[in-house]
Amino acid sequence: MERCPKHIAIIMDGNGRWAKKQGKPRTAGHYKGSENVREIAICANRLGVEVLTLYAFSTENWIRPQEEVNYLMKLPAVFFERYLKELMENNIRVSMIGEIDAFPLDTRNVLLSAIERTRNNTGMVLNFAMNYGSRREITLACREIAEEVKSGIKQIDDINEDDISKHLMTAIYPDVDFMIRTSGECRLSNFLLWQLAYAEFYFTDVAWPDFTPDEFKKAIEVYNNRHRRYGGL
Ligand code: V0D
Repeated sequence: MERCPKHIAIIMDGNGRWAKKQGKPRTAGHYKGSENVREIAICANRLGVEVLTLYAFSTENWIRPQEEVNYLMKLPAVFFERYLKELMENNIRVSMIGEIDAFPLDTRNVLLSAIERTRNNTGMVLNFAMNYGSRREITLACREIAEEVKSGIKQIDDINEDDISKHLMTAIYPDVDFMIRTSGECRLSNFLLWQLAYAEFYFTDVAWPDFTPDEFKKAIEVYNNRHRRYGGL
């Protein structure tokens, strides 16, 4: 593959529907979805992706049934129990955006320890969006910039686009090149609104648990074909 998008973002949709189709509880779909996170992360790292941002839990997910939310809160621990060793072997660094303070303390500790233990890895950044909402993120950025103005370290007329980017939770990462959403919906659902300004979008009907590394490579090929076309102009 001649060109690989540096920053890929994925809305991992369709886990519940995938489970229902097989007569299983929605939680079974989430579990299968978390196994697929491993597959796609290892594949993306091999392809040379620099940052893979995965929408794992949105600010709107709290309204799901209590037992489903409880199950989701346990997934990071299950995930790391099974895959931390492999993430280390693959030199993958775990990162997070979103307001994880809202999560139960034990979940938060698992997240922080995964970040800590993979901190010195130099391969792909596996960035989980957790309790993340883009409008909320932009609102918080506005507040921080307003504070800078209030304290006199910044002039209103000097606020520029780069200042806003630097106050977002993705400040240290490049803008997203390629956004994938699985399972049929063609919406952004409050995901990385600012960061997706120049991204290519890819929507597929395939549900997240069925979105194999082959499907992922197919998507990147579509990205590359679109870029070949621009290049020819
Ligand atoms: C459920 C499909 C991995 C989307 C993937 C708490 C919905 C499986 C993680 C995970 C979730 C998150 C952070 C981390 C390690 C693993 C995860 C959630 C949901 C929300 F540091 N899968 N996964 N987290 N699902």
